[in-house]
Amino acid sequence: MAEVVEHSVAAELTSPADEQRIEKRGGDEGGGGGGVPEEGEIVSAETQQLNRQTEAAPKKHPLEHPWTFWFDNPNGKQKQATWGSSIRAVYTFSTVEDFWCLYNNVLQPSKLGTGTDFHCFKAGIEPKWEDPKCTNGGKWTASPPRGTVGKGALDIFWLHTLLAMIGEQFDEGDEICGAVVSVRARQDKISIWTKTASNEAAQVSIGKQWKDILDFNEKIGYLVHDDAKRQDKSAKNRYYV
Ligand code: MGP
Repeated sequence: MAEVVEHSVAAELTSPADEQRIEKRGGDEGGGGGGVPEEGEIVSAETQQLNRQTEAAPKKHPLEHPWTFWFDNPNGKQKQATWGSSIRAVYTFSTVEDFWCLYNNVLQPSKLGTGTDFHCFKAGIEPKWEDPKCTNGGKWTASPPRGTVGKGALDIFWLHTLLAMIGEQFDEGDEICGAVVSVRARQDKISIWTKTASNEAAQVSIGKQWKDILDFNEKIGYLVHDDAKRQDKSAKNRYYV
């Protein structure tokens, strides 16, 4: 089953323009001829209407996991104790089509105000160190180069990160909790949060694959949440790839 889902998702999650293709193809696939009556069979008007609706309904492509989009626009700097009070869950999606629907209806990171965060996490995991699935974890962070290509790079990095996560492209996908894009005056950044910081091999695998997916050649670091909790801004990355 997982294989079927992964194949279907990988095939569909190629670019935003695919949404229309999916919608169209979904409609074509919907017509299966299942409602064709046998010769001489009497079919009520109600059944005929139902058959027509079923045939016309496009089939959606399920994702391996449902995912929740979160938005945070805190007012100024936050302390650890009060951090997270302004994070809001926006929408949970579990199909390719619903992902594109959401993606096409929210602003791209480049259009968001400074200080804003978008989070996309597996449904049921809150984007906080305190969540039981995150508490022993950490995060890889990449900052798209700004100088040369402007903020467009941030949008591309974010989209490719989302597609790779929800399309289950990581070998260690079970380790992944979600991703965050942070719009900051000094440097925008995207992070992938993972579950088990002590599992170096899994984290290194995710970091390397992520760089390949983004076609990113600069060094990236993995910060353990527990180090960030205890040492705040002076915490150092544990791993690099
Ligand atoms: P940050 O948002 O990860 O860093 O953490 P950023 O974006 O570089 O900082 P900013 O000031 O530009 O927003 C910033 C601070 O928020 C941390 O030092 C913590 O005090 C607090 N904080 C961040 N996170 C992810 C958490 C969290 O999950 N739980 C708690 N309690 N505090 C957090």
